[in-house]
Amino acid sequence: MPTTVIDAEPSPIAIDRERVALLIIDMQRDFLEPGGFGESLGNDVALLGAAIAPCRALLDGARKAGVLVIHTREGHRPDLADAPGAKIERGAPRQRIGDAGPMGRILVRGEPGHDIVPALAPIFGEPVVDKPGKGAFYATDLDAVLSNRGIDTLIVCGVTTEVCVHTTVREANDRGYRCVVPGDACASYFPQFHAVGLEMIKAQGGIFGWVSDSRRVLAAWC
Ligand code: TIU
Repeated sequence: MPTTVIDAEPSPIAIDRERVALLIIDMQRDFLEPGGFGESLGNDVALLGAAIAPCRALLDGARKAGVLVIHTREGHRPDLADAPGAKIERGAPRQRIGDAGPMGRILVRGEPGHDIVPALAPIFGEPVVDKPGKGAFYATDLDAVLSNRGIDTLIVCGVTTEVCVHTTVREANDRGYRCVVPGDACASYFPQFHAVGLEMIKAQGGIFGWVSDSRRVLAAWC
């Protein structure tokens, strides 16, 4: 079995290269660039840029090692039929989901803002999972995609640490997947939430999973 060990907290974790996937969460223009959903909520989107280079390094490493890469995008149908009213109304944003913005309609599939940032653009053969919620398992076929490939361990990176990454890690953990979160390849609009979010994953002996970083994950793949 092609096993290798990722150095992580609270403990090193042995992985089977053929049963691991890199799951890149919501690295979309809507969250990372001005004029999208993230900024409409009053956030400084520049804070998320730090995750791009580590995600890119992991993406390059996964492609080279033959590790399955899966991308997710948060967004809604153009008719907003899958967008709960409570989500659209919450937070009194300057622009709501579905409103027109400089990158098209906010958080709507098919609009420029919904695209993954160019540095992390998916290539042929990398599944892209469109998700209406914060968790990547809710109302998607992600579980089927993973089980069809025999995946048992996820390297989960992307944005934001305490919202979509955390929700996805919790969902994955309850479904029996082992999750390793490379902290430098995640980011938040709130640096303190990023730090505490990572602490929460690895506390209590790894209550939701493991925390590592892109360099240590890549060392295990290369
Ligand atoms: N992808 C994701 O994290 N969606 C969010 O809405 N995050 C916020 O931090 N707002």
